[in-house]
Parts: sequence; C-alpha cells; structure tokens
Amino acid sequence: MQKQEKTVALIGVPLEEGSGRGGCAMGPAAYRIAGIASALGELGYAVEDRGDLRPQPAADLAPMDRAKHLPVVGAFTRAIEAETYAAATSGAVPILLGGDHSLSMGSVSGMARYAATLDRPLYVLWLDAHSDFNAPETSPSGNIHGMPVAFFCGKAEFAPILPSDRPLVDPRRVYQVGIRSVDEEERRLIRENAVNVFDMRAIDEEGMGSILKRILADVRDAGGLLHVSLDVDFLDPDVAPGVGTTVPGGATFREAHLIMELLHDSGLVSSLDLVELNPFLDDRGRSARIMVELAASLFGKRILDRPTRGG
Ligand code: 6HN
Ligand code: MN
Ligand code: MN
Ligand code: MN
Repeated sequence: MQKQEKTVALIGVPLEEGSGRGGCAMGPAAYRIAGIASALGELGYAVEDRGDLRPQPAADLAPMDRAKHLPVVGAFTRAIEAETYAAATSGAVPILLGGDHSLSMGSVSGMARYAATLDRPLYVLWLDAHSDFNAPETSPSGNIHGMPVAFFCGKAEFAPILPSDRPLVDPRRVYQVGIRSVDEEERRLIRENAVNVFDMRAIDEEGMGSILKRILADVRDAGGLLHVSLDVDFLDPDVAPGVGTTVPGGATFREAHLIMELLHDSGLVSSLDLVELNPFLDDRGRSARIMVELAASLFGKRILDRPTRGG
C-alpha cells in the first residue's frame, strides 16, 4: 500500500440522549473493538485517536419540552463543534464515532466554520432512512436526533447552543440518499427548503452509481468540501440490525460499498460521521464491523486497482 501523508482524527461521541433510548453511547467503544484504527492505519493514514468527548453540562441551556435532553445534547454539540473544527484546522480528516445522530449538529457546524475559513462551500451527503429535518414544533417524538439537518441549516429554533453568527449550511447543498421515512410536517419542510432528496424509489429507478456521480459533480463544480454523515439505518436491517430506528427496504451492502468507493475516488470528502450504532441491539458486532468496512472503503480500501474515472 502506498504511503499517504493524511491524518485521520477519531473523535468518540458517547451520546445517546438525542435518540430516546439507551445504547448509542457504547458506539465509540464498539468501533474501536471492531478495529477502526487499524483498518485506517493499514491504508497508510496516520490515525490520531482523540478519545471520547466528555463535555461539562451547559448550565445556560434550559430543558425544553419538545427537544428532549436539550442541555446534554447542547453541551455535546458545543464540544463536538470545537473538536471537529480543531481537527480539520490541524489538517486532519475528522471521523466522528457516534453516538446518536444529534452529534451532526456539532460536526457539521464545525465543518461549516472550517469551510468558511477556506471560503469554500460545505456540502453534506446524508445517508439515512430519515431526513432528520424536524424542528421542535414538528417532531412527533421530541428526539433531537430527528432534527440535526434543520439545526445546521438554521431552520430549527433551540435555545442558543452555538453563536448566532455561526456559518449555516445552505439546504440546497444537502443531498439525502436512502430516504424512506419522513414525518408529515418534515415532508413540507424539506420541500420548502429545497433539500435534495433521493428516496429508495429514485435509487431503484436510477441506480446508486448514477445518483452519486451527479452529486459528486455538483460538489466538484462548486469547489466544495463534502461532509458525509452515515446513519446505520441507511442500510437494510438485514444487513445492519444494530440500530434503534430500523426501516425495511434499505440500502444493500453492495450499494453502500459502491458509494464509499466513488467517494474515495472523488477526493472530495473532508469529514465523516458514523452514527446511530447501538451495540446493545447488534448481532455479535456485525453492524459495527460493517460500518468499519464501509469507512475503510471510503478511505481507499479496494478490491482491485482500477484506473480512476471522473465522477
Ligand atoms: N435518526 N423522524 C423520526 C423522529 O423522531 O423525528 C425519527 C428520527 C430518526 C433519527 O434516525 O437519526
Ligand atoms: Mn439519522
Ligand atoms: Mn435514521
Ligand atoms: Mn471495502
């Protein structure tokens, strides 16, 4: 394997309060046991494990009825935003080991701040069964892991978690793939905000490769950075059962693997979230290992060498 200079920074986020059930806090440990550091090290990266974040409670954040555990999630968001920004600024590719999907409020906001320093637009590839575009007023559950996209696009009102002048993500630069569960009000919000949504029907009709190549061309043409957020429930429950919000009819391993290889070939990925793994629900570490395998593919593990083609 050719030696690469790049550093990847592993950032553990033992956060489960955004999900409404226990288990995701064990995610970072499961990824480490499944060998994420050695898998990336074998590809030639310098792997810097920054350990697990342990934020102080945010005393200024009052509890909110419609956004459960806001003080804890808000405290994590601040720590995640700062750590992601610091890792990216140091020249590393931040990899967030979740933890539930509310962690993306911090990781994407941190990358948005970093992209602004480069004067480049930030794009987000959201691989998920869900759009996660609820606001506290629209959420049927009150679980904040259903709200991160609305948050980093500036469309969900919470108590002030991050500075009011933080860089936001333009929802037209958010590409969601694998979507098959959207709440009633959420459906209206993603349409009004012009989020790019590729649901399972689009994938079946058009094919995963073709969709991904179009997305990557948009990012490349705009000179953008691409943050990838991979929710375990993007995958079909038969492939990856270790998640609390399984929805039937998800992506196959082959579709997910193709995405990862195309992402690697593109050279556009600046940062990655691995979220929603619930080791308590998993089948002997299977989902954790699959997520590690997909991450390795995104960082260049491949079956055969082949000439690089344009996206
Ligand atoms: N996730 N739309 C549902 C809700 O409660 O807002 C489910 C959200 C799932 C969140 O999978 O990261
Ligand atoms: Mn999600
Ligand atoms: Mn999901
Ligand atoms: Mn692979």
